Amino acid sequence: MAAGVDSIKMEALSLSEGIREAPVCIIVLGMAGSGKTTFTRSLIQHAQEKFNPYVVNLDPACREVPYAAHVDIRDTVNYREVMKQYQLGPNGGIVTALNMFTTKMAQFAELVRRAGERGHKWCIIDTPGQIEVFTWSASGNIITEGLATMFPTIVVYVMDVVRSACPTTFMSNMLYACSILYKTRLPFLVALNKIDLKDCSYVQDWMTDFEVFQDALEQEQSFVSNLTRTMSLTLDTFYENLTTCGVSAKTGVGFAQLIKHILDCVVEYDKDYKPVYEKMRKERLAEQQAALCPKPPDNVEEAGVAVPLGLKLNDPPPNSGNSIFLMAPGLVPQSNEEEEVEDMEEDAKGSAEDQNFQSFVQSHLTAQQSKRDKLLQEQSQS
Ligand SMILES: Nc1nc2c(ncn2[C@@H]2O[C@H](COP(=O)(O)OP(=O)(O)O)[C@@H](O)[C@H]2O)c(=O)[nH]1
Ligand SMILES: [Mg+2]
Repeated sequence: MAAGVDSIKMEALSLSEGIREAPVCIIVLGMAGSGKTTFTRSLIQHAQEKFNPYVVNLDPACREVPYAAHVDIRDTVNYREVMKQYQLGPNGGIVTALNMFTTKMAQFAELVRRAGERGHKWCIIDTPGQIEVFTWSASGNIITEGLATMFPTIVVYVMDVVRSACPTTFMSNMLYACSILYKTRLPFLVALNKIDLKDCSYVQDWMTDFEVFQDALEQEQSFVSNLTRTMSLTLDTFYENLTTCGVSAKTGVGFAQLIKHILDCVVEYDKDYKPVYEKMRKERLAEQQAALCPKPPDNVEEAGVAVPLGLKLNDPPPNSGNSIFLMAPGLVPQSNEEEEVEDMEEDAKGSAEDQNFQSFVQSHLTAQQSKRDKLLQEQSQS
């Protein structure tokens, strides 16, 4: 069943309630073609009985999804129409569609909250094909932070083990994963996908043993491999705390283990990340309240003196008789002698420059004329 977010009433959703227990939001990220959508389908199947997942598709450009989504961005925004109306290409269309969806973030969060109340223990979120649309966009940020300040939230990064077998591609993928980890500040799990095609043990070897990775790099003689060598040293600490799990989104292998890791991540969220997001939630709440009832400025006297209102529009202003008008302090003309002297100096400087320029033009013209005269004289002599 797909739900439209427009019809949602907001009275129940409030930041003041604190981070709820459920549903756990699982944001599925990964490069285009890594298998996010297929992974989402498999995860739903494996988690159905125990966690009754609520499913969200945030990819506006996919033709169809292989699962039944409860919320589908395609029901809210027609990405092809967006392209047509705003004269955008496919990437601009996808970003704009996600931005439009994000304007309904509060309603979306309310839907997720209600899903939790109806017994959905998990909420799985499939993201757009191109990873940067979600990870490096304002809307991706708003959705991730919005969810993490209301529900336990974790990130599952899907990585294609077939494509990552090339050490430089592996390194690019890892840099991406690392940047997302530090950007989102959420528990992070790497699903090494497509193990039905290639064994993923090489990833663990590369991550735990620097020399094995160096050996693999030796095969690649390029400038990029030198860069990759340096980067791999830098990523050492990132690898130390990284949880990986081999899966096949196609066959379902590895998902029992993956679910255990997800549950560990939820514990981690409660222990380490929740306090950070609790703080952020309180800040957001304070911002909301400040926006509702703005505080008068502390420096009231500096800001000017209150003028009693209550006159009708056609009443004459109180000072109109003697032609005195109210002015803001910054607008009152200041008679400052120093400034006047400076102004005079500036004027004098300006006119001297003018004179210089005029005499330069004059001498240039004279020089040109005498050149021309000389040339004519020479011609007439010859
Ligand atoms: N063999 C195999 N193919 C997979 C697996 N997961 C995804 N794929 C294929 O990879 C391609 C991209 O998958 P998709 O889920 O659309 O990727 P997304 O762009 O990240 O959502 C599709 O052709 C899938 O059938 C897997 O575990 N094994
Ligand atoms: Mg997809």
